[in-house]
Amino acid sequence: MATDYRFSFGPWNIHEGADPFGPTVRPTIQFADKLPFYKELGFDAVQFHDDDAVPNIDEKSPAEVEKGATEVRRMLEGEGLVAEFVAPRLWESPAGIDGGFTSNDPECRAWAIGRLKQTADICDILGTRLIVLWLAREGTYVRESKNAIEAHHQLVDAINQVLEHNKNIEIAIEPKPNEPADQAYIPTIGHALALAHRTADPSRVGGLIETAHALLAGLDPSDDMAFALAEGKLWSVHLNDQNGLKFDQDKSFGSANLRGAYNQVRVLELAGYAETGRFVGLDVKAMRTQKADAANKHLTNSREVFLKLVDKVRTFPKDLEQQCTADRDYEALELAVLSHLMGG
Ligand code: XUL
Ligand code: MN
Repeated sequence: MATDYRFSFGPWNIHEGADPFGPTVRPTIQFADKLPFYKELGFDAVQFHDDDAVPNIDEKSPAEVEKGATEVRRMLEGEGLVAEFVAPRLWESPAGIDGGFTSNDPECRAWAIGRLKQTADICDILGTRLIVLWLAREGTYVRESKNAIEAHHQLVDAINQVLEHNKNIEIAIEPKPNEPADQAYIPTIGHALALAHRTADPSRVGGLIETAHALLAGLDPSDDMAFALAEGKLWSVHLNDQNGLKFDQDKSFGSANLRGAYNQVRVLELAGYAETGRFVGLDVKAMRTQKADAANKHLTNSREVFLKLVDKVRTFPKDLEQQCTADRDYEALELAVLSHLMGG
């Protein structure tokens, strides 16, 4: 099996199973108790939100934030793990109710930019250059409630401020078209990279593509990845799956559309993604109905499916691919791919 890829997930990917219609169904596992799972399950890096690293971050002084993050760095080192990225989690704070960077309230915008700069400081302490920016509530439920043109300038301004604050940091924008906002700003990777090119240092602004988010936008995740790869800007992925246009399901990778998963792996292989040193990130949820004693299997299953698909990509007969393409015999190519995926 291919072992040249390195994998990451976030502590929120091991969770209690609450959904909007019902309470938790599994016991809480503390952050410190999740860390030993990483290596055990075959993962090398932790994805962080700022308040995963430093809980109740809005109530803490800069010195307390530094102390909390330093403690987490020690815990990571103790487990032989690294941090992949830190993402500011503005959407859970009461201050971010209407989004932070694009709020109509200047005080709220200043708070959001402060959190973004603090995220860069936490990156320094945790030893990663990468901030992930998922824009969550930067959008509206009522289109008339914001000036959307101004909102896009405000997003560029926020990114410019953190680029200026920390000259080492890189930002990967994670686009998503909806949820929690009815309609979000920066719904696709095309929007994200167009915005990146308008910032003060485009070389430090790229993207993270999540399978489910691309599908919710009606797009093909592997083509989205190809677009970002062609720009040299695919700086991480959130592999998962999605069963049609509904809430963001974060299903295990390949569980809804195995061929779609195969094509995502194929495009990463075509780009030599493993050699870039970037992580293969998962953003997957255990099923709510899953018993607690097996509630990490969505992680190992997603990783296993990924590695098996790497093997499938590497063993697909390239001469047949070339011959079918040259002959324009696409039916033969399609059957060959399906047969290969079915093992025969
Ligand atoms: C939300 C989502 C987030 C980001 C990180 O849909 O995917 O967890 O990945 O903030
Ligand atoms: Mn994600």
